Amino acid sequence: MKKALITGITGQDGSYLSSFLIGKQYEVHGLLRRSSSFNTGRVDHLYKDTHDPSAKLILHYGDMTDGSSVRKVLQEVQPDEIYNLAAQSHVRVSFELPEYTADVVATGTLRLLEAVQDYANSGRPIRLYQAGSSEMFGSAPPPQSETTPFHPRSPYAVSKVAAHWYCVNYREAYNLFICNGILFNHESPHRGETFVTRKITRALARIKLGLQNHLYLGNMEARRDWGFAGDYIEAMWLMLQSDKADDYVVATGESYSVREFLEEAASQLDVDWEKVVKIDSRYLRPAEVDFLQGDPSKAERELGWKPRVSFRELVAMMVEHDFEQAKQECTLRDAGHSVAVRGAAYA
Ligand code: NAP
Ligand code: F7E
Repeated sequence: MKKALITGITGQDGSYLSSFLIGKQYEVHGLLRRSSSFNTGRVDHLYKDTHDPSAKLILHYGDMTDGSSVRKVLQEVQPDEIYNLAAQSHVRVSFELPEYTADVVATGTLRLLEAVQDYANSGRPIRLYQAGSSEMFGSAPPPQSETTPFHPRSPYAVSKVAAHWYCVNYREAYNLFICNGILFNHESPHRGETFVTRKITRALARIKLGLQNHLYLGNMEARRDWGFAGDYIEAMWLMLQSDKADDYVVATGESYSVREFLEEAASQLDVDWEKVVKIDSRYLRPAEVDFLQGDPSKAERELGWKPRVSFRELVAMMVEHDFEQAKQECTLRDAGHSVAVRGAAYA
C-alpha cells in the first residue's frame, strides 16, 4: 500500500485529493494545523477513528511555519508521495498579510524541501508535488504556458514564484523527483466561501430564498480560466506517476469574466442580478491580474490529462449545492434558529 502525505489536507484540493487517493488504495496522511475550532469539515466524511484498523486517513498536527513539525511528520509517516498544498491562498488577503503569506507559501515550501532532501539522503525514494498557481503569470499576456515568463502581481503570487524556483533548484541540485503543477483557478462546492465563484453562487442562492438582499463585488471584468477541482487533483497525481519529474500547466483553455460567471449563475437560478449586485471598492486589489487563459497541451500530450467538467456544468454543480445549503438555512430559520452572516474581513 502506497502512502501519501498531504499538506493543506483540510482545504478544497486536499479534500478531493484525499478521497481520490483513498479510492486508489493509498494510506493518506495529512498535516493539520492547530485551530481553536474544528477545521476538518471538508474531510470529516473520509475520517474514521484511528483505532479502527480500516482507517485510511490519518491526521498529524503540524504547521508550515514550524520546520520541526514538518520534519517530524515526514519522518514518522515515511510517505512515497508528498503533495504540498498548504498555503495562505487568498490573493487579496496576501496584501494584508504579506509576511505571513511568504512564510507559509515560500519559506514553508523551503522547510519542506530541506526535510525531503535529508529524508531522500538516507536512501528512501520520495516524490513531491508542489502546488503552483496561474497567479505566477500575473500580467503576462494569454494564453499562458510552461514557457511564459512569470510576472506576479501580489505577495501571494511572488511567494508562489519563489516556491516554484526552490522546487526547480532542489530538483536540479539534489536530483529529487519534484513536479511543479501550475494550476489555473479550479472551483467546486468545497471552494472557500470568500473566493469569487463560491461567493457568487452562495449569495445568489441565499438571495433567491430571501436570506440576504445584496451581493457586493469588486472587479467584474477580470477573466479567469475556471475548471473543476475534482479534475485538477487527478493531474497532480498523474505528474507523480510519470517517468520524469517536470512542470505542467493545468487549465481548461477557456476564459470567462467574473461578470460572465455571475450571469451564468444568475440565469441558472433565475435571479435578476442587476437588481441585487453592487460594487464595493474594498474588493478591488492594489494590483489586479486581468486575463488568465491556460494552454494545457503539454499536460494532455505527456500525462494524458484533460478536463471533464465544462464551465456551465461547474456553475450548475456549485449553484445546486449552494441552493440546497440555503434551503437548509431556511429550515433552520423557520424553526426559530438565527441564521448568521458568516464573518470574513475580505470576501
Ligand atoms: P485552500 O482551500 O485555501 O486550502 C489551503 C490549505 O492550507 C488548508 O488546508 C489550510 O488549513 C492550509 N494551511 C494554511 N496555512 C497553513 C499553515 N501555516 N500550515 C499548514 N497548513 C496551512 O486552498 P486550495 O484551493 O485547496 O488550494 C490548494 C493549493 O493549491 C494551495 O497551495 C493554493 O495556493 C494552490 N492553488 C489553488 C488554486 C485554486 O484555484 N484553488 C489554483 C492554483 C494553486 P486550514 O483549513 O486550517 O485553513
Ligand atoms: O478572484 C475578482 C478578483 O479571489 C478571482 C486562488 O485560489 O486562484 C485563486 O485566486 C477574480 C479576481 O481568485 C470579487 O479581483 C471581483 O480578479 O476568486 P478569486 P484568484 O485571485 O484568481 C488562483 C489560481 C490561486 O492560486 C489562488 O490561491 O475575481 N473579484 N469581486 C473578486 N474576488 C473575490 N475574492 N471577491 C470579490 O468580491
